[in-house]
Amino acid sequence: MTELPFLARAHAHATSIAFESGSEAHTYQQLIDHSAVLASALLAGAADLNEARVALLAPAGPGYTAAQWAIWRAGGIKIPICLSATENEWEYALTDSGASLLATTSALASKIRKLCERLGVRILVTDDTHKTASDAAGALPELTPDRRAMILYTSGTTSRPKGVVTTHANLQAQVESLVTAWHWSAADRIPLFLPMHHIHGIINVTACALWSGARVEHFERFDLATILGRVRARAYTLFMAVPTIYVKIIQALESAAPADRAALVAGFASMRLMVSGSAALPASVHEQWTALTGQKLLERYGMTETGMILSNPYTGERRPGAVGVPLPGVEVRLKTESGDIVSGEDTPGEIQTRGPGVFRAYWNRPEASADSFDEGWFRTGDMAVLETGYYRIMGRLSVDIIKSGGYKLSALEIEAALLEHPAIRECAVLGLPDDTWGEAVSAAVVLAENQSLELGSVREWCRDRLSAYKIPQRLVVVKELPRNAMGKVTKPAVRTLF
Ligand code: MLC
Ligand code: AMP
Repeated sequence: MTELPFLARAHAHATSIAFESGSEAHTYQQLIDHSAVLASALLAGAADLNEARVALLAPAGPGYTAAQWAIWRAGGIKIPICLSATENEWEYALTDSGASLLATTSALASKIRKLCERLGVRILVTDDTHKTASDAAGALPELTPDRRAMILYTSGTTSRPKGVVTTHANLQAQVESLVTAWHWSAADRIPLFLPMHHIHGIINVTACALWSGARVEHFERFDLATILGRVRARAYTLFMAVPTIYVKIIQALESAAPADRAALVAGFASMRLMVSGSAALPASVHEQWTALTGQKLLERYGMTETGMILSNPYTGERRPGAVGVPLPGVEVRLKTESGDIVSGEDTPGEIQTRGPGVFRAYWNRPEASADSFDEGWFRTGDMAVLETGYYRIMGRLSVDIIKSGGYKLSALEIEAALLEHPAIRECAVLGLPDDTWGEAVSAAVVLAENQSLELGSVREWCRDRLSAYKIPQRLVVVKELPRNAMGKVTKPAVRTLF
């Protein structure tokens, strides 16, 4: 029987450790066995899930990966959902994707059970199943890489997030490109502390590691002190994080006692590669990091729809403020606002890309899918310029997209939540520059008559409606919002109100 490539790779490393945490370790073979048991449980007697959507709500680690592999081995499409989302965000992901099944842990099942019952979604509790090979009942379907594998929800220029559909072949192309470019090997050890509903954690860290036979040390969340302790112990060869995390580590290094700082710096300096991405890494942070640790961060640029696109080189100049050149298998072109393809350097244009890693379509949104391609090239919505051989990101075409802490947020979704507040008549949300978070979610509001409002109560209001990282950090109350001649709110002018 032919196997999907991710599984064949796991078999090749069967006896190696895939995940570790404290004194617990799980081999690749254990993941394979557990996923077979879970796949049979998902199938519940059917021959093939035939691309049924299966939501996955689980913390990073062997349980998450066994469930992911189970969904794939049973022929389903995996929809990872955010652990810290609000119930209405979960409901949106489940209903928009048409999920009929949800795999989760016993600890999390109690939080989502009521919702699943209401929506008619069957729950599979992953840690209830036995984990021995002998329990794996029944044959699993034969699958080909053109099967759809995953739907990731990503915010954009629409109020609610869109589901990005990728096939096994897309994911494989994304992984192989990075494994080649960044010289992954079975000797690598990497910490995983990023959320498991976005590609940075799913593809760049976990899938590349497991493709290579490497070892992942998983954490439920990013806990600075714990991670630094492991760096001090020289536990890793590789490190991947968003710029906010590097900023937080720099702050910790600067305030550490000299001996502690020296041990941490030695830990970072011993790694073979440290990567930053998901948001712009300010050149000043890049330079500060080198000055502190001697390590030159490798900055790369990518997107949920495409996987990684541009990267500074593994060997060669890693230029602060630049994102390098196209990764293996990825084609890039710049297109100017007037529709010309840029042919030389120094002329800015929108980044467009194509290649085997690019997603199939947005789930159930044929119009948005068609609009996002230009003659077969995916339109990223990011502007860049080529300067002495390297691309530099200049910003986004849409002011309604915010990047905060590496999360992509839709200003429109946050505005919709604010407009439900009885005291708010109008509002405009945007991202303002912030040294730690990259951008801070900021709201300008016009109040209804005789109302008053403070940031604290706005944040409280949002807590039931939006994930924590979408909640406004700054608030300004104004008499009216600035508008252009057509009556449309002008966000660049809103910026000046703060
Ligand atoms: C959290 N807080 C924020 C915030 N997020 N404040 C301002 N802006 C934000 N964005 C606040 C919380 O409300 C809380 O406040 C305090 O910070 C601590 O919250 P936390 O959740 O514990 O924060 P922390 O764990 O420190 O989170 C920081 C982080 C996290 C950087 C670890 O944001 C993160 O994991 N980001 C990565 C996201 C990611 O993986 N993106 C990749 C997308 S894929 P209080 O008052 O309660 O203490 C992609 C493609 C590509 O982009 O190219 O990779
Ligand atoms: P997401 O939709 O969450 O996958 O986020 C993708 C977006 O993150 C891109 O379109 C960029 O706007 C941004 N991004 C990712 N990496 C970088 C980077 N290195 N520099 C600037 N922006 C980045």
